[in-house]
Amino acid sequence: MKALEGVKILDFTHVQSGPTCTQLLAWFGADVIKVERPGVGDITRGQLQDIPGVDSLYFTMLNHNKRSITLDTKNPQGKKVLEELVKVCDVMVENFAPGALERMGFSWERVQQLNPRIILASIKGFGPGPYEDCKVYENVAQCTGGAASTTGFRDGPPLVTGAQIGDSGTGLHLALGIVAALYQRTKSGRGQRVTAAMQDGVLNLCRVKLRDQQRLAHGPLKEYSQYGEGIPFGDAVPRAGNDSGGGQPGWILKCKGWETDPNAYIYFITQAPVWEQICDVIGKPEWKTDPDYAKPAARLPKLKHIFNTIEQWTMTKTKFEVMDLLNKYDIPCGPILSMKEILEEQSLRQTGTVVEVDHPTRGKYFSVGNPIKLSDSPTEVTRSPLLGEHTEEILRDVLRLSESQIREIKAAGALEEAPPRKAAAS
Ligand code: CAO
Repeated sequence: MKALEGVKILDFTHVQSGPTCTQLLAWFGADVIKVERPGVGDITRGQLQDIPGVDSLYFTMLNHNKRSITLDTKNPQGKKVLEELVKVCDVMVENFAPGALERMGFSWERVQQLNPRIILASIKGFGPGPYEDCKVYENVAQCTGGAASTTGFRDGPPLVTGAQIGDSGTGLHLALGIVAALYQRTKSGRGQRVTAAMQDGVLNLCRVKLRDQQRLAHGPLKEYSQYGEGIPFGDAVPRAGNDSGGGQPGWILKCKGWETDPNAYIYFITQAPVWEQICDVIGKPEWKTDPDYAKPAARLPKLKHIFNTIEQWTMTKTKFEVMDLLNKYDIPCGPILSMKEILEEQSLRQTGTVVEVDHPTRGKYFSVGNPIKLSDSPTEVTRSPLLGEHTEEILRDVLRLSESQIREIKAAGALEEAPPRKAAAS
């Protein structure tokens, strides 16, 4: 028995944000039926392909545990099939450009009419407001949600992060909204509309920076290294390099081998409760009693000097040696792990956070498994579906259509790639 067993998800998502959400629901046991355009499918199947003609890792890593049906929903018969799917599913998830679902004939009013119990969940770039009609990709969300303006170094341009906080982050938010709506439905008997805007999702993850924006009105942000360097603050939260976002100062420090290894670094946190241990480990016992160093407030103006001194010590050891030594004293730290090191890390394989999956045309590959572990609902990651692999199975088993009805749908061209649209007359 899986947590979401029996829940049917009509997965009308594409690219990354929506598929992340439905993949999570599939991992919790929902039956996720991915509707794709005949012939093409989710655009990511063919993007960034590493093996010609084989579904890309971009696609496979976001669409595990799902079934795929191809359907031209702009074809009248195809639209009818989609309507039937709406009637039998618990949740419909989509992340088309604003207005696309409505243009297809599936406004919230229509969807509710077809199935009052259904939950219609959508991701858009922006919520209602000046940008509501805009298409949005990951980095646009990072830029408009406050992440880019607060990432990077003070004297450099805004930076986007490698973590897909706009896409996967919003997918995660949406999944929570869906599960909450499913729970409410057990009492209300009704479905509801669930929306998550990528700008909002990113801002939620940048909450501490909005905190700092308001703190600025009451004085400088003393934990930012800029303060110790005597550089005045402007009217907006600055980029803070590798400063810690909390009340315990931290920085990334070089370790042995940094000259040739771009990841020979460690994140070091000078957590106040273990300050004395830090002083002993790095060979500065005098700092324990020196009034210039003994108390956190006294240290704030000289963080750069303190971290430079600690770095003289970390540079004598590898990042793993530093980690081992610091852990003995409960000093919080973390080596900068490359993707190669993460892929090779056996403990992540053992917990199912990194999984090996077999695919009929790709062969074996690694993916990120479910990071959320449920003791009564363990996740087994199964491969992503081939394009339209389950079309007939879904028509038969989910919609209970007869062979002649399926033939009729096929004859109407609803399962085939639509002919290219005629160019509009100029
Ligand atoms: N049969 C027939 N038509 C289909 C179909 C199907 N099975 N599935 C999709 N379509 C149609 C849609 O109806 C739409 O047609 P119209 O434009 O004629 O109404 C069209 O395919 C494409 O939809 P789209 O505009 O969403 O796609 P796009 O590639 O131009 O834009 C994206 C992609 C991501 C920018 C846009 O979907 C978007 O802004 N989504 C919301 C925000 C989001 O999730 N962004 C993150 C994406 S991951 O980085």
